[in-house]
Amino acid sequence: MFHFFRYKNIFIEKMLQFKIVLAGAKNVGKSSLLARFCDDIFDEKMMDTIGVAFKRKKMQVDEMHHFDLAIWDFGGEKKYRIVFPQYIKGASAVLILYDATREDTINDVYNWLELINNNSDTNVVKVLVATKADLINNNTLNIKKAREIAKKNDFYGEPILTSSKTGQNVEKAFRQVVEGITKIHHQKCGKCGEIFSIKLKFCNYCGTKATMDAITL
Ligand SMILES: Nc1nc2c(ncn2[C@@H]2O[C@H](COP(=O)(O)OP(=O)(O)OP(=O)(O)O)[C@@H](O)[C@H]2O)c(=O)[nH]1
Ligand SMILES: [Mg+2]
Repeated sequence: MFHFFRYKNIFIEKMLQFKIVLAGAKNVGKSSLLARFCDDIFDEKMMDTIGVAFKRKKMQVDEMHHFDLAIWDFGGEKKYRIVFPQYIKGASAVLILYDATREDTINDVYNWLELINNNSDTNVVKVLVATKADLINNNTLNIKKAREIAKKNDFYGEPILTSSKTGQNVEKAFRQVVEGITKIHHQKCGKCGEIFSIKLKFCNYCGTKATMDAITL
């Protein structure tokens, strides 16, 4: 949905809102990824998430538009999974995280997938994220498995290896998510530069025939 800010009859910027959910086993680094992305910080002693936490982040597209990301960070402890279905409803995307140093956390991805597939909108964008890249020398341990899971289960793009400690690929992971969402729902007018629904055959701002141009971030 677009929101328009009007100042003295001039539209100054348009905002598109997306709900995004972070899922994955306990301690894989969900809150750390969010802290790095939103506040550019890292805490070696990050506290466990009790239930669910929430943060917002603005992502600029161009001088006319920005995305407002509402990100729900889910506590990985098993007892919280009972409320997960309520949070995944209406989400545009979900990042499923696993810890690249812990094989058991990649197996847990299947459980999250089941929860997501049974409770989310059918076109929810899924991105697989490996964490703690700074703690491994190479990722051969589970990257093959991650690629297989991503391919077989309709994830958007390749699994992405991140480190919240160093910041490696953190911004890129969220950009991959937003790119996945916009590809399904939106296009950019080649003439006036406005963003509008992928379903429309003509730009609803200037009337130019739609060329299905992707939004580049
Ligand atoms: N070295 C390293 N440590 C990390 C990284 N990401 C997270 N950690 C550490 O891993 C631990 C767990 O991180 P959290 O972000 O709390 O994990 P979580 O998935 O939110 O955990 P729950 O909320 O309990 O589900 C913390 O001690 C973090 O400092 C990383 O990229 N590198
Ligand atoms: Mg947490």
